Amino acid sequence: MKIGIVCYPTFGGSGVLATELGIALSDKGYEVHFITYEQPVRLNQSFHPNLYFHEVKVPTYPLFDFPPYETALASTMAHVITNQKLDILHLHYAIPHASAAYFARQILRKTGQDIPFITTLHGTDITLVGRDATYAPVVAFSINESDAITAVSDNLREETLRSFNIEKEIHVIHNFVDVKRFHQSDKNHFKQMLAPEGERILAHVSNFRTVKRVPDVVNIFAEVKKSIPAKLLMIGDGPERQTVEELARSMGLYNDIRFLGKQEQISEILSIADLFILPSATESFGLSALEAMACGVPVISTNAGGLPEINIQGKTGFMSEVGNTSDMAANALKILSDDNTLHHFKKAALAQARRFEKQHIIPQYEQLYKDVVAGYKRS
Ligand code: GMT
Repeated sequence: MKIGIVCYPTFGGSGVLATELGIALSDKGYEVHFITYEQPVRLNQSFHPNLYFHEVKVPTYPLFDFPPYETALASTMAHVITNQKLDILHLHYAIPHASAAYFARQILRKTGQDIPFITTLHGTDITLVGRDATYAPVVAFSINESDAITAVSDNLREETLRSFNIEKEIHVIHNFVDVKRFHQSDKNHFKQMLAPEGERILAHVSNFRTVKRVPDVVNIFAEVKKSIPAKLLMIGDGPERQTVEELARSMGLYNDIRFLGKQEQISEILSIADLFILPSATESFGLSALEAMACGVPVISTNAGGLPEINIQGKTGFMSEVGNTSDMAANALKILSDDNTLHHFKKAALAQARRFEKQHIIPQYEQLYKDVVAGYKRS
């Protein structure tokens, strides 16, 4: 089967998930064609003979304040579907991928061609951006025009049904992790450099958007540090980074925090972490937390969105109300207080991550592709 995957190529979870899915499918013999404006970040880590990347180029013109990406994307999709003879399109993140796919399909139908498409909802395409009145009619329409819809958590499915009038079933296919790549490796030399006195290491990974509440990470760290020696690793970059660095400086914590920026070898960094902090205002799933768990790192998070579907209270970590940083700090100290407790949480985190291993999840997508393609041919 030839599958077209459309996603954001950046460090965001939806792009990461889409790329990991494409790689896993190509390993299983499917021919996978990525269609997006840049090579997806996780695609350049090794060569896969069944993987293709088609770059969407958006020519500019002095008249354009906003170069029309969606138009360029729909045209590129139409070209790739025709020339590569794709069987199905899989869109990750509804905006603008689902409406561009609808458009591409309408173009192809004029020439006697056709293709089904699946839309996977990831999070803010529903919870923040998608339900904004500016986008909502197009989002609802194009989701309903999809031949199948999936959501990455039960919570996101419910949110979608609450926010939009959806006429089709929404299949929940949880996100997955490749535990062969995300695992704890021996990076003790690295740990020695960052925490020479055996300090506990806390870590946070995100794209530093407001929704991630990154200042909360620094506030939690400040509380923890009052009781135990600790260091904090901040991985990623985005709009809030400067503000957060400034906050760290103003609190006198800058020397204990490393802002590492965007990193590709996240698993190596997580290997030395004792605790992962994710204080998001909303999180449909929390792929970064799952990847941390796969490296044996317990999680302190909020109880927002789909996080309770992966973080088990008192076992793999703890959850608190959004913004309750003192509760999150107190819970962090419970986990970090002694080696034995920490060891138990680490073991439980890893066991939980294994429930979301890719071999349990990929077959669900494969089955859906087969059902959709078969149903489409019949109708
Ligand atoms: O919806 C977003 O904020 C973007 C998206 C991304 O590309 O980073 O993140 C969402 O999708 C991830 C992968 O499915 C989930 O793990 C994240 O929880 C989700 N983010 C939010 O809901 C804020």
